[in-house]
Amino acid sequence: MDRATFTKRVQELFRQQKKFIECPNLKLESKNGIYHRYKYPILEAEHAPIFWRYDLNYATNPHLLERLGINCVFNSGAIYLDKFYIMARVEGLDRKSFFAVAESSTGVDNFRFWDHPVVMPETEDPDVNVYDMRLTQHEDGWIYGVFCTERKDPQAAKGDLSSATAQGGIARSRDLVTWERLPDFRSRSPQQRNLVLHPEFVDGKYAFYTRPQDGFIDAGSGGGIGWGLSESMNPAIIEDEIIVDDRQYHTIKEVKNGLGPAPLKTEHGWLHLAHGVRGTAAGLRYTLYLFMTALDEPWRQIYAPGGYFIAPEGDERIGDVANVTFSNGWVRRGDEVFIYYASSDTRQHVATSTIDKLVDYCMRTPADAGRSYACVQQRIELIEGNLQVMRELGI
Ligand code: M1P
Repeated sequence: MDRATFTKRVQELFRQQKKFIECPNLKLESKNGIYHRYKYPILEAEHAPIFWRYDLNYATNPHLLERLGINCVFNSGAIYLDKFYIMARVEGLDRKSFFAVAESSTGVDNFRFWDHPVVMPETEDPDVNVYDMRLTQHEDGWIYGVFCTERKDPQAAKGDLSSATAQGGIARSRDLVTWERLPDFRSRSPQQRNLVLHPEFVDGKYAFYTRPQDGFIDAGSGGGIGWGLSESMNPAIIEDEIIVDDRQYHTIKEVKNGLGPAPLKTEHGWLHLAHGVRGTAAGLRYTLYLFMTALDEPWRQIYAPGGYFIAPEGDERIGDVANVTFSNGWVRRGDEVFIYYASSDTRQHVATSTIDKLVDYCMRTPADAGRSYACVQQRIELIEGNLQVMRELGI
């Protein structure tokens, strides 16, 4: 390729990407009245800046080859400051994830990555992989990023290059640009993932939602969404964990579950978004669900609607890890809620709803009745009530 063609192709790459990023998103009709999905994902691998991927120097890349490709963008934290900021999990072709901030003024489209990914300092024991950051704007004034830090399992047998350990990594920032890394979270559980910092002090202490687990993948005897208090963030240590939301046989969370983003405070209680995992003949299925805890006791569940809230639909089912919806970010703006969920460990979506609807959904949706017979009774009660209303309406 001569230099003039090279320059033209580079310009074309930028032009195409600008068009792609600036394409307006489309709010879809709601299928259940609870939330709206959007036609396009808000972030995908193709949103990663051209200059993160290509060497744009003709002298060193005369064929204009992509040098450091991006595999996917998913599982993002979210926060609203002067606009919407997404703390995306970006995964390179080399399987390593890193964090990068993308911003938008609408929250549903036009997300643009900042020029540089986040430079997350390491601890003395360097992370091999970092991912799934939950952003918490804490009342102590800091923005905390709590994420999973993964390392090779030091106990792994010789030749086992898959076993890993997961722990809670913690960092704090004022501007999402500069991060101060704090010591990793410590608890009695051998592994932790899906760690979330509660936004307020509880009894003067920092409060964490945890997910104790025996192994890297298996919850084992652990699992369930836990809760514990730490005197400090430097270091954050919890001695005792209690379970806020347990796993249950033959439910959407029988294999494992984990909290999503930090809960939203409403006048009726703390609103929580979580993921539940069940087994199927085709592997694990990850869906999202909601529950609420008491305002004065954020560890005490007060509403637990049965079943899932968001499950993978259509193309969302396809990706590197199929049949997964996962969320670790949401934003409240007035009554409106922007729910950032990822599909199949590949791309990032948004769904919108309102606090009013989500709280009503939690308070009035029946709990999982536990057995087929009881579920039929629950449905018959709904049907009988509706038949009465329909008679009155002459339907
Ligand atoms: O692959 C699905 C998800 O698996 C893990 O979640 P959990 O710990 O609940 O099993 C995480 O690695 C998550 O990033 C991933 O989306």
